Amino acid sequence: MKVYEISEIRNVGIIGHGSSGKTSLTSALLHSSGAVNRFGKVDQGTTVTDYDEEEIARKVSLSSALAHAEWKKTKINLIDTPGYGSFIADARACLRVVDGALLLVDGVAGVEVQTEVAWGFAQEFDLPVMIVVSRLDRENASMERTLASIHEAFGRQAVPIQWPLGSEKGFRGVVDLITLKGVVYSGDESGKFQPADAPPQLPDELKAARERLMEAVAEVDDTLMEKFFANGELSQEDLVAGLTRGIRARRLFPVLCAAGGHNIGAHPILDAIVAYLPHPGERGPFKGENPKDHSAVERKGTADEPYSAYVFKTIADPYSGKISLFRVYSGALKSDTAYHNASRDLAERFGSISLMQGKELQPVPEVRAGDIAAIAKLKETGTGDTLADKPHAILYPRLTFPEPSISFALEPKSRADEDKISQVLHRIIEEDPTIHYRRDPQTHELILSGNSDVHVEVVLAKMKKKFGVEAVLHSPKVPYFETIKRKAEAQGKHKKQTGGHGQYGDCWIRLEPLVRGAGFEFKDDIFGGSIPKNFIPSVEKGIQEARMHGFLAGYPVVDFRVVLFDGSYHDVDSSDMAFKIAGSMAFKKAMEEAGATLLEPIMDVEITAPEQFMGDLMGDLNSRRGHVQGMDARGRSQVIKASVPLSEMLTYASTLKSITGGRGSYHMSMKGYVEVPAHQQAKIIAAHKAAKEAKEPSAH
Ligand SMILES: Nc1nc2c(ncn2[C@@H]2O[C@H](COP(=O)(O)OP(=O)(O)OP(=O)(O)O)[C@@H](O)[C@H]2O)c(=O)[nH]1
Ligand SMILES: [Mg+2]
Repeated sequence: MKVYEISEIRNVGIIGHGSSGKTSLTSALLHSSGAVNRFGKVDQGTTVTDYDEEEIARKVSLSSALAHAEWKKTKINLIDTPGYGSFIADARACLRVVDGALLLVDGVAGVEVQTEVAWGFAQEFDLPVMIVVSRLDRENASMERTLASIHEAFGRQAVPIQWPLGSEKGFRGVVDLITLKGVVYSGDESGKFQPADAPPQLPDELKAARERLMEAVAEVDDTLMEKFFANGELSQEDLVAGLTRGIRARRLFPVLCAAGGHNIGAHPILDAIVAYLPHPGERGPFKGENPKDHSAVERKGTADEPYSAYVFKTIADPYSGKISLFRVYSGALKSDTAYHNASRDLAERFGSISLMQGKELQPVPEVRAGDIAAIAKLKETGTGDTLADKPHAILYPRLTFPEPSISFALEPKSRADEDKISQVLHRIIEEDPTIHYRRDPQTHELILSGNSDVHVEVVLAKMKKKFGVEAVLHSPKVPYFETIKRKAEAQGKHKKQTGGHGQYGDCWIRLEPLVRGAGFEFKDDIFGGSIPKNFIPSVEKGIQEARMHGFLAGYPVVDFRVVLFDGSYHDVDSSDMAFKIAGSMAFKKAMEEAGATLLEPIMDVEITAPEQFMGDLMGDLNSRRGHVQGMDARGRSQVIKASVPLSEMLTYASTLKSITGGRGSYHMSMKGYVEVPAHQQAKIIAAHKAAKEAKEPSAH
């Protein structure tokens, strides 16, 4: 395996809206560079980067995949990322470690919701972006119209450096606006092309595009502007130099054209990646912190510094186990060596390091600064960890992800499934940190949360296909609580005289409401030993157990204090059990006077959707007992902030989809608990009674 200098490496993320042609273009780039022999197709399940069984079945990228090509003696690492909203967080995780991005914009649809999201990720990491107008061979595709939509969304600094030759079905290639040289593809998906010169008399659109490019480049700096004014144009050399500087400074975003699915346009894109995107050595210094004292530390990002690498992704592979993908920021890592995990302060033994070509691992002896590689079977290292030389340790910042927005209760199909389920979920979460799962302490359900219903369904499908574990989903129970509204006192007296030994426990308690979120408190206010010290915990235990079973509808009673202030005992007949029963009796009696009521969880909900759906969305929120708190513009979308009871949000995903035709998204997080309105309470209590009666049929 060749060792590449840092200047001979490019790390590129392929990003964009769902189905904009990212995986197909990746396939064309790999094929056209000669990295693979076969031109893989999404619709046939043969691409390098959509290799997962579930991706092939759905014809959708669910997770990013790493591949590499060599072009003009340069190693290009390509990360093909997902574009659908539920999976796009993974694109962000990968953009963290690349040095530039290709943003695909569909030639028919123009800029879409996730195009803007992906653009935002690139902005977050200050990445140079080259825009590719994709799928240009489709009916109704238009370079002009797509460009207008790009300008509207991202500004006029997005400027074509190529122009399409032919349109729709007749799209055959591109002409370079700098050299005015073109390539015309055979159109048979072989990726073969013929060079073609632009006609000496440039068609108007080409002329206009070239002028636009020149003006845009002239604006990069004063020297170029002066030259432009003096000569009325810029030389090819100046154009290339100005473009390079402008792209790296994110002042220019070149627009290219392709139809990756038909293997058209890949070669000029490979050229542009090598020519215009920075190499890893140009992106430093890379900032982090010292794990000991959290002081700022940085690496220039060269191979002769102490080693440091960041794990940006983990793949759960049923055969090779866990695969960790990392970027080397400084120094070099060699196979079969031990390295220091600075995030966890422990040593990790490395087996063989590999490059990845989709699912295929290609072992290499060493990877150096700037490169991206993978390693299987690390024991302790997870996504977000930094590996770094112990005496010169550095921690690169971890990414955090938004909380999932939708939850389901997960029920294993069989006993065998139940035994394996948490282990398998653990591995799936290593792979996808936007999935969460937990056992609800109150309802005891296993709760699986994700970004959408499809997201969670994909997790289920993966569990089954990769790990042979099956489960079904249903709506989770709403974790209601009960509480009290006023103080109340009661006595609980348990007295039984049977045969020899009797039972005797007697206590007086007072219930007092506490603020929301306070939980439960127990206060011992016994003076003068009316209950001996050793029985007081028994009273508390009795009350604890009783409160967990609820009073109105079986939900735990919270946010109150119990004060134990009096009681009596019997020298012989008193016991732990008798005082426990007395405590529980006193609690139940006091609850009758304490103004018991139900509390429900209220969620902070944030809904993002295009302007035109706002009216319908607001109306729908009203019908869900929602309170709208405000509305903001974000890009070309509107964001509604509202608080809505959780019980009203269980079916929200499908409603949002039907109102917005899939163009909306939402997130929610727990805001707190409030009292359930009276008419709603009656329903919940009735449902509880019915369920209880169904379980314990009465005698008659
Ligand atoms: N006509 C035409 N169809 C294309 C082209 N590129 C991709 N397609 C089709 O468009 C669909 C989506 O292509 P993908 O390459 O999977 O798009 P993607 O952006 O990777 O999609 P996700 O990763 O799922 O977001 C597939 O059916 C492709 O066959 C193209 O250049 N021309
Ligand atoms: Mg894809």
